[in-house]
Amino acid sequence: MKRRDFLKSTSLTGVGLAVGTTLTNCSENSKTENLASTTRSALSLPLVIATWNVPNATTKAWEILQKGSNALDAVEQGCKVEEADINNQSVGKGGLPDRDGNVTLDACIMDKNGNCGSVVHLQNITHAISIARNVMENTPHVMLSGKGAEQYAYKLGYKKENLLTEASKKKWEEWKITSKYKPIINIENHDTIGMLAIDKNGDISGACTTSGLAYKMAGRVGDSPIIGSGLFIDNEIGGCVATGLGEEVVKTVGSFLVVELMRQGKSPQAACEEAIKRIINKPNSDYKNFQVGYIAVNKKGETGSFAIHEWFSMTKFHDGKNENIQSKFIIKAK
Ligand code: SD4
Repeated sequence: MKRRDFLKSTSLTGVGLAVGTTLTNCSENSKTENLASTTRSALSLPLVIATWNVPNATTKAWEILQKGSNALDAVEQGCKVEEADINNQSVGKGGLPDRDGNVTLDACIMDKNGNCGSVVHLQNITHAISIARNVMENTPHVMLSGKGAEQYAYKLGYKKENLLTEASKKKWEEWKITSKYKPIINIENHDTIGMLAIDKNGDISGACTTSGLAYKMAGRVGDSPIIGSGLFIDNEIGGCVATGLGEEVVKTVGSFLVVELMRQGKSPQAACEEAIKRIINKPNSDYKNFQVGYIAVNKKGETGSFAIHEWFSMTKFHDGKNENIQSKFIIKAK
């Protein structure tokens, strides 16, 4: 299904209880000018945003935040919804495979203290995001890859699963007839979920999980598990997650760039726009033929999103309202 049709066939959904807290003091140790100014503004909390149209995932995260749990739990649980959804062919179980028919997952997570964990090229385990969280919390490392990550998951008690569903296998078999590899703008293999949440204490966490680009080369890793590229959080400033052609995000360390631009005073929207400009202004950039999108939030709870091409969207659950918001873009779809 084309992204555009997908958007048409899904409506803006979701309701919830608005039990928002008002934040008047973000942090006891305000260290920056930026933060000093945010502490003066009132923010209705909590808040969650995610890449693409993922109302079920943001609802899950919102429910967790409403119960008073922290942003880290919210983003992990929210992402797990998409990982378990076999109809999302870009994430977790049911993800489209690489060109050899193997589903390989990339994921990372980052907390309010700047801790991070990541798994790369993980096979046979649906909930890559939970393994990434375990790497962060229970190992001395930041990243685990391939077999090591898989073995670690088994040690944690996860069971081996076949992630290649019949539907994804069929698509892969159809693809094999021509075996042409070309990133396609805004279709289902661009439904990676990146999620950012601010909890009632004003603390920010983020997560990102994907099966990566469909029919990629065996061993290919994208931006999504790379801290600073697919995701970056600085609890004093804000957070950002990326989606789209990971190779292009990595080249500009996109999410870190967006957070740094916010640190310099840009709004989340302006920071996302600037980071996209960095990609398209590269000499000989082929940006007309690939998609990259960013979503970002700052400590004030302001959000932004921007993409190269039309039809990227952000799902936002705030003040009891779950909305899918179309992003601004550079190039209009034909
Ligand atoms: C990647 N950035 O592996 C991911 C793909 C993606 O929605 O975002 N898909 O390059």
